Amino acid sequence: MATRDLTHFTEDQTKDVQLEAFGEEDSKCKELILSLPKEYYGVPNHYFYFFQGFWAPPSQIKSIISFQNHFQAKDSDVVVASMPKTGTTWLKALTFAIVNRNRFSSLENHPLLTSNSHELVPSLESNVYVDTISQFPKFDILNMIEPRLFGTHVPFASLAKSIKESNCKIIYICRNPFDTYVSYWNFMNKISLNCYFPTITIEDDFERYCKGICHVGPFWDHMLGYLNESIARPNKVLFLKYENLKENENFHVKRIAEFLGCPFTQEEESNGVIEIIINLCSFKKMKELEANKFGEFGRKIEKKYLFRKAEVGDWINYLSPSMVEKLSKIIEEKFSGPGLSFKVWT
Ligand code: PAP
Repeated sequence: MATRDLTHFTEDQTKDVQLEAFGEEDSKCKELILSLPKEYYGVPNHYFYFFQGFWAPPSQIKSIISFQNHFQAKDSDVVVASMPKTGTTWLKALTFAIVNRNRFSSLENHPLLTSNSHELVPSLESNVYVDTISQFPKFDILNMIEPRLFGTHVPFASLAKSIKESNCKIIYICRNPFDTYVSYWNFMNKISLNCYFPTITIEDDFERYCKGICHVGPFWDHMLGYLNESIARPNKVLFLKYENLKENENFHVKRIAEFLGCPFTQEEESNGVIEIIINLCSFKKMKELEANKFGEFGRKIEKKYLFRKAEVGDWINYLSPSMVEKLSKIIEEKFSGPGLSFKVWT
């Protein structure tokens, strides 16, 4: 376990290490980022910048620009979209299992038993166009078997034009902001610990979250962007909630399959295919797999960090009454108009 030796931090707290690592070829992008509003996010010498209406670190902005400029969606593509910590790993696994159920009808060689779902469903900005401004993706998307499955945390408005304009499908998952925040804070602290950074205090970090300053935040704009699109184009965007999925997985797995144009047959239903998929993607099953217990899926991000408690209502163990009051007011203010409500207890 890493200890927190803070002696190696630079004295210059305004220095942004990610931006400093940009090469010659990134100079235009660097210039753009330097012109954007900037906020500290709890990790020494790391900053978020306000790009196209959302907050992101420099390396991600570079990747997102590349994704926006170069990604060509196919009509058959499926994009799993989400805010971080809202159930992405789970939804990627379910989507992969549903779409590929005929290719891997026997569980013996199922890829989900040997790979993390983020490896099977690559993120457009974190795997495909990661750390590049070039048109050439870092992931071999041309040879991917169709339908190609991708993930993204990018807000709807900032998706590549071809995703918005083609007939490809988007499945969005959101989660009650209380549990999302607690999951996010725990996750950030695990990465921070791995990098020998100091603890991110929940008091400061929560204030930032309520101001909308978190990865791809504000969370309300992110959720409303996809919600509005799902209302305007229900065949294009399926809007799911983590808590509802947990409450009635069978119903939602069927719903996802129907939405993707591959509904379960009567025969599949009576053969228990839905239950097999649910079990394969369950938190208990995924957390115990060697493929998810060991190894990293990004720099300093261990796969095991993706599996913590998976509970509804764990926020009660972290948030003070005044924090709950503050976040409740934000939720009321932002979501009561569009009628978005959340189950916050099991
Ligand atoms: P990501 O944005 O880094 O991909 P994401 O998968 O969206 O993370 O969220 C992680 C949360 O989903 C964790 O929640 P927790 O911190 O409250 O525990 C994680 O435990 C939970 N999770 C991971 N896999 C599953 C699963 N198979 N079923 C339900 N919840 C899951």
